[in-house]
Amino acid sequence: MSGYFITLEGIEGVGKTTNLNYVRQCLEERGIEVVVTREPGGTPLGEEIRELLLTPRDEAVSEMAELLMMFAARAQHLFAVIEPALARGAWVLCDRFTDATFAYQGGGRQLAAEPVAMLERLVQKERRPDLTLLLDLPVEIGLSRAHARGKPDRFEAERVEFFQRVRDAYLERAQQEASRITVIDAAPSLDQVQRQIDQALARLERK
Ligand code: Z5A
Repeated sequence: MSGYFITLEGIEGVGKTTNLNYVRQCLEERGIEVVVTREPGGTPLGEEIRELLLTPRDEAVSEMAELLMMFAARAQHLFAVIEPALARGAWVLCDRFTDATFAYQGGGRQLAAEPVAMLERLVQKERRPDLTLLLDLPVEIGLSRAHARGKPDRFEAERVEFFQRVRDAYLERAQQEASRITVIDAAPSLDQVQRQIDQALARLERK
């Protein structure tokens, strides 16, 4: 039986990595094989593309080049990691996936949704996450949590308005795809955030 594909999304500093580790632990305690991965990245080729995408550079990067690199990394990730893992019955937990492209390249960079949707169909065929946990926070709180870590990458160096558009695009997508995307209020204590995650996982397994 195919495993479940779960993605975590949100602006910087919402706690994706922290809560991904929590979900992994919950599933492993139940004896489920879990593959934890991330985008952009997740394969040697994808990690090289990630480096290209995140490193600050003097050259202006075209929005279309950025979009195509995200999907190039994703194609390799699906081929080498995600599809084989799901096929053998493992659950895949992925730190960001295509909702991030709609939010960052669509919302943040203001690219039209149609090229993103077209690449989604081309690269993923029918593959979509079974559950997406959208960790939501006001932009100022997310950025202050993330900036405590030091030197910003090429995305983190963007202005507050950029992240506001990203957050708005995520929330709009959550409305459009309400049966897949669960919005988690990421502002309260980790304990309270994780209770909401437990409920979303329980609903997935009842489906
Ligand atoms: N990107 C894109 O543009 N298009 C795409 O299609 C894809 C990606 C796939 C890399 O992402 C960049 O790629 C990203 C979008 C772009 N832009 N940026 N920047 P990334 O996921 O690797 O990088 P990130 O978003 O910067 O992740 P992050 O900053 O590491 O955030 P996080 O994983 O969500 O947060 P965290 O490390 O778990 O938590 C941050 C801090 O908050 C940490 O100290 C925690 O202990 C603390 N924390 C967490 N939860 C709480 C609560 N509840 N209370 C208090 N403190 C908390």
